[in-house]
Amino acid sequence: MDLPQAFTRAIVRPPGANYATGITSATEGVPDLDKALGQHREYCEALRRCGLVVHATAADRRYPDGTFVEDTALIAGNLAIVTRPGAPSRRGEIEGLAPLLQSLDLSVQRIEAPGTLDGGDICQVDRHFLIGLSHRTNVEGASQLAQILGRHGCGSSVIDIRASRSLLHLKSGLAYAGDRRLVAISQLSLPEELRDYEILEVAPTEMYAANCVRVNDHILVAAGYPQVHDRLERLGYSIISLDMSEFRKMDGGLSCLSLRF
Ligand code: CIR
Repeated sequence: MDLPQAFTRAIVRPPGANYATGITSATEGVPDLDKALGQHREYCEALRRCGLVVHATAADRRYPDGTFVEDTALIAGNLAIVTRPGAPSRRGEIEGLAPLLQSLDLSVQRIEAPGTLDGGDICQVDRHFLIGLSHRTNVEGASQLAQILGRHGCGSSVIDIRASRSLLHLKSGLAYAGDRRLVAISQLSLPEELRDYEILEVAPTEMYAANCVRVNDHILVAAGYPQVHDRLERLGYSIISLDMSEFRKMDGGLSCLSLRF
């Protein structure tokens, strides 16, 4: 698989009218739809600033969590793997995704039952993929993904996060910032394959900001987390800071709002 030097496109889905009825464990109150839509527009604008063409798909009332589009597929190079989301209420979100991905010239594969896999559990680190085993991604889903990636010349390792109550997905606590640097909370033990990578450890008080997203020459970081912000800035990253309050209320982070490729 040839991996691109730069992302050129992203798929997003704005929150729908019943966004607030999705799944959440957060205790930060009910999200304000207008505010969420505004934050989503700013997110799309940030992706455009990073040089991406943004393809917006329509919200669907049946799937209030559909705005967290990252969970429905993994795209790497010209390979797209349609997932099988772990939450039964989200499983139908993948309907219609394969034709859309095919129309964007991607070669589509699928995770099949009984496998379950959420895109939020997959962290791509150059040609190596970290796959979180979580309450959404099961052993069968992780192993199907590892096999598909292996057939395309990519390595993978599994990180079991099922015991961690604070992590919904692997990327709730981990991001690849590029330049052989990972942003990670301390509880995660990373595989031997990444021993030469630098780890920027995120303090427990700023855990939400571990879910940052490197997009070409910029890095998107949630607003309100000064330690993570300052550390990345000192390392020379060009930061785009985004208010994520209305997505945080539904357990969502920056990465889950788009598929970037
Ligand atoms: C869910 O529980 O599935 C959604 N409310 C949040 C999903 C967030 N996705 C992600 O972090 N990749």
